[in-house]
Amino acid sequence: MGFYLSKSRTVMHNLKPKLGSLGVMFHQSSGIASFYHHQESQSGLIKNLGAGSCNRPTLFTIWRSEHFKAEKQLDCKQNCGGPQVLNFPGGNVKFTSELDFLPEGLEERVHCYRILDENGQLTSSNFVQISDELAVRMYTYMAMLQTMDTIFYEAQRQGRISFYVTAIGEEAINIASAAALQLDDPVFPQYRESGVLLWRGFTLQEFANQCFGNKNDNCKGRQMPAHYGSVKHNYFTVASTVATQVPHAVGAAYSLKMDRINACSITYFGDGGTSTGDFHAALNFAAVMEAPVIFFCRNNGWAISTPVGDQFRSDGIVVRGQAYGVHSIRVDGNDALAIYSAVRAARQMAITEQRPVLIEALTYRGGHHTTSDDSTRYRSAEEIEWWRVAQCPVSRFRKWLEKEGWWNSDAETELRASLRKQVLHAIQVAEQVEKPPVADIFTDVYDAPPSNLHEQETTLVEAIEKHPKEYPPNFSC
Ligand SMILES: Cc1ncc(C[n+]2csc(CCOP(=O)(O)OP(=O)(O)O)c2C)c(N)n1
Ligand SMILES: [Mg+2]
Repeated sequence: MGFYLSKSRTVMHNLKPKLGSLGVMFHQSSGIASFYHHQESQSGLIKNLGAGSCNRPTLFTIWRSEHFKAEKQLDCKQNCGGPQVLNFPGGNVKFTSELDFLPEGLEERVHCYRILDENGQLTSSNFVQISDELAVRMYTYMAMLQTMDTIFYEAQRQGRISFYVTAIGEEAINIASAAALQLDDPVFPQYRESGVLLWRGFTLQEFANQCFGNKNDNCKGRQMPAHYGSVKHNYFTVASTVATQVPHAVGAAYSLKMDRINACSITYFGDGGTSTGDFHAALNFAAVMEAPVIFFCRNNGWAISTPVGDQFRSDGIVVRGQAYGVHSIRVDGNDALAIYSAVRAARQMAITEQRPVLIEALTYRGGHHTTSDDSTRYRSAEEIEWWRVAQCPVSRFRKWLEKEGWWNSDAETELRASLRKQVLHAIQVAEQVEKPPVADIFTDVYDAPPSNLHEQETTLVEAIEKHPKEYPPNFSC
């Protein structure tokens, strides 16, 4: 902990001048941090903890002590603060005789950190430099995600798969954030972040197998298409019950903290996800427990057909972080360089300072919500077109690569042709592979399956035998 604290002060010192003007909201040291500092200087206790292996009971004792300290502060509020000041947990509060209500928001909306403008032109040098190799790799994966989405979407329209969800318009969010993380950082996705898994090495064939639910699908055909998950890639399985993954990420982060693992968890969610109770509980829990988690909100303007204006009246999501005592930043979600820098800084802060960070990326859901939706029923074609063309994150990044001399039209033609071939091949292969055995439906939950499951299995087998034409070919136990 002594390590975290000394690092914390250094990181804050370095980051403040860099990011302070960019809409990052820095907060005073929390009461818990000051208490640790106090304890550290008094007894060296925290230093000893940091040096040795994890000592859970002692750590819990420290947290309990903090609560006692808060209660003590409350007890002495009459005496300790003096007439003009209330010494309240978290810091002194000044008294005023003005009957002033806080306004509903800041006079000006929180600024949005951006490095690349729409023409792929650098607007500042205040970003984490990336090599030509990494930049080209990021662009290749953004193009791969675009190609996968386009072709898989068409495959659903052709009736070859039953469902699909694209990340169109959010390619920079997917790939640039993934590039700024490490494999050790567990990912808790919503459902529009397949690019993060792609970046981590899940192959096009594995994506196709999952969408076709064939016997090579690592989810054994039990999940809806596009509900990927992979232990190998530290990517928790998608659950489309909105925002349920957010508290899970906090729990995982807290576990990383307890085990002193040099990593943070990250959870992605949409603007709609922030309208759930889970989001608020998770943010508060992470702040209080100082969990190393990155909350990555993809504010894409819509929660299916509900625009953000009908969801909340706050200045987006970024201000909610501040309300919970969490460092927060607003980023241009269509600017890969800005996202990469913000996630790199957030990761460093989360790990070295052992605290949560919130990122709100402003973007636009370029496609329909899913293949079950027709977004032209509730938003104009012009609006969609403007975002898809003028704000496209992939072409913006490409323009920058070209200006740097790292990309050209020949490379582009070759890449696009190759990607199309690879995705089509993956689909053709996946389509030929038989479905997993029906018996798989009944395994992997119970060590000893209960009798009602056995009964259901018998009933299903009988139904298949009686009505074979009602089931796909090769669909047998
Ligand atoms: C708990 C819960 N409530 C409602 C739904 C229905 N639903 C599915 S997606 C969605 C919108 C989510 O919007 P957002 O979080 O902004 O993500 P986006 O689809 O825009 O990426 C809703 C309401 C759900 N799946 N789970
Ligand atoms: Mg949304």
